[in-house]
Amino acid sequence: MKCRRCREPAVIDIRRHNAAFCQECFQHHCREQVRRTISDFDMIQPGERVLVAVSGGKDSLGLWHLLRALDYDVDGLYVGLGIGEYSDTSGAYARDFAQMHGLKLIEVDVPAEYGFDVPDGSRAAKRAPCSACGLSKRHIFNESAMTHGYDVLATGHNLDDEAAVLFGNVLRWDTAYLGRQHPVLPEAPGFARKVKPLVRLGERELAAYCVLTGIDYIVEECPMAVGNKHIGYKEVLNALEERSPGSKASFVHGFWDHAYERFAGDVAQERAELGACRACGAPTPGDLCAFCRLRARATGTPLPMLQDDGA
Ligand code: Q46
Ligand code: ZN
Repeated sequence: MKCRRCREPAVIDIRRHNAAFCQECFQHHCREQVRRTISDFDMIQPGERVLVAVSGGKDSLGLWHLLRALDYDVDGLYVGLGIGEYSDTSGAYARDFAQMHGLKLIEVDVPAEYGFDVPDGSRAAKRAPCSACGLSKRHIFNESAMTHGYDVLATGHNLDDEAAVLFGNVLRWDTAYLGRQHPVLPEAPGFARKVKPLVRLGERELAAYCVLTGIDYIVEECPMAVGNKHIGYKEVLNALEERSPGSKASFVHGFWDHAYERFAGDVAQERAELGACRACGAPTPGDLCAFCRLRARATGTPLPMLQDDGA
């Protein structure tokens, strides 16, 4: 097996590209995929400040490394979710990476700052853990990007993640989610721009990138992911990819090329109609945002007190 670019012995093959690469050319390939994604979707303009949400896993640390390699001005954000030992370990990986590369890491600890953790929040709100967790992360990511004056918030969603989410949204024909599933969500009042620069790279490529560049990442999965539907969707899609390489990429990128616009229509309109949360000021269609309602339930705090402490 020879490298497609330089004809030296290859260390990895990527079936959907019908290509193999040596170590150096593989890193170049990953950078090129990210560079092209950023440029094709107009994700980041020259001089903009980027905040990358890091979990300590391969995708987010790989993304941070790739964005630095492409010379972006990018700091990290780690949100401690209070998921026992998993959070302690994942935070340590994020901190070690930042320290080793001399990069700035902003940290938000949910139990310390908001008085609850993800397991509590999930129980109190009777929501699946990943639903309570996802809601909290979206809120804190956006709030942190806005508070610290970043232009763009980048997340490490890769091709496999996007394919699994799209598969779920299509199975349920959840048109509201389909209208929001895009590699770029533009900025709007109260919202930072959100971008996903890894949507052309698969999970296996990210793991290989981290190993080949010496990035140490948390390998264990989050213990609360058990029962998460996306794990099942990924298994189905992996079986399909095995039989016809390239299926995931054509499913996801074909959606953006040919179908996304049909669902996207009213997102801008919906956002324009949002008011401000009475407790925290975040954009919301109601009186209080979903995060403040979750927090009130999880901490047993009456809503007026939540407003008094200005959180
Ligand atoms: S951290 Fe949170 Fe994930 Fe754990 S509880 Fe689910 S969403 S699985 S990326
Ligand atoms: Zn709020």
